[in-house]
Amino acid sequence: MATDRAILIVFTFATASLARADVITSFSGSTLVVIGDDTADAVQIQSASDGVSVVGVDGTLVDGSSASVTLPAVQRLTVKLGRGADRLTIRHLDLARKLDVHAGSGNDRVVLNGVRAGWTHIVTNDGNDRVSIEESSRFTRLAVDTGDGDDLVLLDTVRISSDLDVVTREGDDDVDVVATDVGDDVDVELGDGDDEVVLTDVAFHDDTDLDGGSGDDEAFFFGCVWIGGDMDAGGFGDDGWWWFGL
Ligand SMILES: [Ca+2]
Ligand SMILES: [Ca+2]
Ligand SMILES: [Ca+2]
Ligand SMILES: [Ca+2]
Repeated sequence: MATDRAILIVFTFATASLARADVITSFSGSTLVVIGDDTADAVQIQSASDGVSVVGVDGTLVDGSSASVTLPAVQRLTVKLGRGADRLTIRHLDLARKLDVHAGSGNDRVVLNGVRAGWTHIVTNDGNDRVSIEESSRFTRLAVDTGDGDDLVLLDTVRISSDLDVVTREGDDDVDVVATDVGDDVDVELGDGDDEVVLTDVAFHDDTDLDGGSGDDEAFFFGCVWIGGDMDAGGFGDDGWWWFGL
């Protein structure tokens, strides 16, 4: 009887260890790299008084600890979260240089609130992913690729000084752009599936290309939609445009 209890205790400990999500950080020059594992990582990154802090939530550990890890003088940030349903929130962060976010297969959620960065590249791969960029975020250039799956991309009060590229690929995707200003070209490719793009109070200062791809796609324009260059829209022919004006 005593032997049976001992075996049960060892098994329970092993299960808890495997379920834990681990994220590790490394720092070189002015570049902070945050690497997740193939379980569901949940991470928050934000400005702190003495640098950039990285903390795990909901049981995710950063460098083996539940406490935040803070690194000074970060100019460039790369986050790779691997497989699993990962959740990344970056808030009130100023980066002088690039921001790269990569999430693998799994239903990922990436939130950027009040982030300022140079060239910014967000890739979420397979799975039903959500990418939300809000609260007056500013970028030199922004590219979002959500891979296959039914994805949602939301840009709200974002300013991009150069190009905006959004690619959502196969799946029923929604791209919602609100109160956003883009200084150069805009390219939105919705791919296969029944997709929807909504533009509300936006200013795109040069050429704009909206491609619905195959499937039953729709485009909705609300409020003031200002396009400074050529407007090219394809793939919406069978389905339609809905312009609600001012
Ligand atoms: Ca992961
Ligand atoms: Ca994914
Ligand atoms: Ca996806
Ligand atoms: Ca699609």
